[in-house]
Amino acid sequence: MRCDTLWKNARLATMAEGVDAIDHGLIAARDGVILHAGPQAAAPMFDAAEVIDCEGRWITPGLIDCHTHLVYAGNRAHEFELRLKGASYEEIARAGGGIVSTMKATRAASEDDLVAGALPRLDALIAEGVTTIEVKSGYGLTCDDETKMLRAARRLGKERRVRISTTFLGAHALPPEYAGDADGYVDLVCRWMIPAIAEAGLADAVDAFCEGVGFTPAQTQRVFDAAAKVGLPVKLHAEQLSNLNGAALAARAGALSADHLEHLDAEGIAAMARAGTVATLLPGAYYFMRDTHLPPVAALRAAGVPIALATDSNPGTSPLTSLLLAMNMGATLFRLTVEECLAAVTRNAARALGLSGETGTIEAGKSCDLAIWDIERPAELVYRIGFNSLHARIWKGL
Ligand code: DI6
Ligand code: FE
Repeated sequence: MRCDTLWKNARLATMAEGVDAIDHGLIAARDGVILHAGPQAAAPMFDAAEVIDCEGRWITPGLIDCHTHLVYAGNRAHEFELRLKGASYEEIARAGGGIVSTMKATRAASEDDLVAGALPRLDALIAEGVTTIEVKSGYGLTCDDETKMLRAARRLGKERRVRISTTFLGAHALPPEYAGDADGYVDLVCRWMIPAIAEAGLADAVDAFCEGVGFTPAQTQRVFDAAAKVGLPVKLHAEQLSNLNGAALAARAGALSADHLEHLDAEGIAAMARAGTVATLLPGAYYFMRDTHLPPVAALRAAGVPIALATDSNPGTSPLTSLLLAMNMGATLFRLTVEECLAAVTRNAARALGLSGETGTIEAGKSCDLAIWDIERPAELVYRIGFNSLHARIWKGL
């Protein structure tokens, strides 16, 4: 059988459901798609244009960071200093800092500025074997500035060899010009922004921040209804700082994922399990905010809710650009197993983006997105802190 590239003498963590690691494996790819992956001994004969001897290295699917706010201008290091002196995130936000300070910087930035600012962060993720990244809007909060952010996000996928999935997060914070009129702003989001963004093909999903400092469940429902009208899937920032039953609301809307979930309760877990909604945990935000309220990992596991991990890379609550560190935190802080951490940044992360048919596992028919590692066992990817074992990264077969 003819193929473009053959990776042989590899150990495979395919991350396909129910498939064990393969000790002597090979992967064949043609036209950027996996043609065959499995034990070398049982493989068909391939006539490959290029054969790569992996010398026993481990291959995992290319990693997927399924929740980021990678595009923004400025940073909030000064607010970090204020928090170190005792100020709280909420106090800083009320004093005009927080999301609104990033909003001001982002509104003042051009699309080119936003791309240039995001590229070093993107490169940090790519250097760790990440091949798919979700990027949210939510720091523009006008129709023009939100579309500018999403265009910048889409452009990242042209500047680098990476799959970018974009999410419209207009309902992230209330812009100052709508102070006291959150419903009026939600009107703008639902009646103008979502239809315009869908029409321009700028978003792959719609998200909202359902929280005391964000939007109410009723407002979130309106955003979900507007997304359904234009045929976009939804996801939700839910139960991060308090329990507003956002995860259950998201599950009822058939959400791809509910994210954060530190304050998720049994009812929310049951609703997510029924709907097949992915629980995306964000240990970077938990760590950086010095949160102490753990997400209910054991109950999620018991209910069979798929768990993803992501960086939540953003300037305010998670200035993190290492998915490997997010995996370490997922294990150390949240007590996920190694196997769960790996599934959380591959198979389950793909599912959280609605991309299960395309990436996230090493299986015939999927995009040939691979990370090849200089490690003795997969646990090393989770165990090390601040060390990158990547040997090579393959996206769409190259
Ligand atoms: N939850 C978060 O933790 C971030 N956004 C969100 O909805 C915070 C973003 C920021 O502070 O800039
Ligand atoms: Fe977030």
